[in-house]
Amino acid sequence: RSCRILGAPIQEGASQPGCVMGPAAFRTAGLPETLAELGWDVTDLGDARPRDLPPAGEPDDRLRNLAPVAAWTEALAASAHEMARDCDLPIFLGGDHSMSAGTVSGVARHAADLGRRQFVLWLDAHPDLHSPGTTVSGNLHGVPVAYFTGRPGFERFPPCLAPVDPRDLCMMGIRSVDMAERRLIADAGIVTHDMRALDENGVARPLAAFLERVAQANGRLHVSLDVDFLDPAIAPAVGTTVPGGATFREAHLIMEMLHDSGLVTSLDLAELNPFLDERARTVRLMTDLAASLFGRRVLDRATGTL
Ligand code: DIR
Ligand code: MN
Ligand code: MN
Ligand code: MN
Repeated sequence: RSCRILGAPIQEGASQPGCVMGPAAFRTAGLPETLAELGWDVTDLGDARPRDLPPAGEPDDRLRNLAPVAAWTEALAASAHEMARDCDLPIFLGGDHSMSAGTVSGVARHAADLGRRQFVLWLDAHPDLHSPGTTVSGNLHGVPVAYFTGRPGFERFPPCLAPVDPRDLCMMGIRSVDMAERRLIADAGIVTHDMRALDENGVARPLAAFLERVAQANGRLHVSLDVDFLDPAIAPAVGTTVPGGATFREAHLIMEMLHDSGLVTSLDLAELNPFLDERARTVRLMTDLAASLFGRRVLDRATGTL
């Protein structure tokens, strides 16, 4: 099976600089080689870059770096569309989470070309459901989900050509929600397993139920993993840590179940800020999690108990 890797060194969507170093850190940690050792046919396409990247730092109403983020969205959507067509499982190395406006809308276009539904598993402390009109912080890494589900308010972005149905979204690990997002989650019918739900039910049952829905619909599945999904004690390299995140074991279980399902068709590794890391522990953990999703396991075991 084939995997193409694209670096998305965007940091204009985040409040602090550093995500620009994310793709380089993943390569230094040996991510491409690790996946190749697991038997995948891996091609590293290098880093994306918009053709005309407007300068960062221009004030744009209350929004930080709107013009560069819009340019990145257009470039990443075009690349993601091609990569979804050209390999079995593209990986996008972030980069702050505004990258996913481009990556998800791009892979969703390919799903639409195939006449299939695009499902999204959103692993994050935050739902990233703001629109440019509702964001409180002005940081555009808080808006990608609203963009790729076709919400209004993105007139200055490229048009979202194949919006994802919000009912085909599943969020896990959510524990920091702003007021406008709270209302949207309820109104749009987004399946959201916040941290309390995961404490009460574990990760395996809710995930199995979602994977069953994807399988029933013959859907394609994009996984977007934000570093802050993980507990800050094991993953400090992110600008927006939130206490009470997923454990090492929960995160690996999710990745192993995703692998066993055979359903994943694209992956984002988002929000890694190597400037905030401690002896590379976060980038190593993220790389190990990707390895679990690509088939690394402790022992062979019978599977298929979705
Ligand atoms: C917050 C933080 N909701 C915002 N979002 C983050 O800035 O709109 N998402 N950090 O991952
Ligand atoms: Mn996020
Ligand atoms: Mn296509
Ligand atoms: Mn987050």
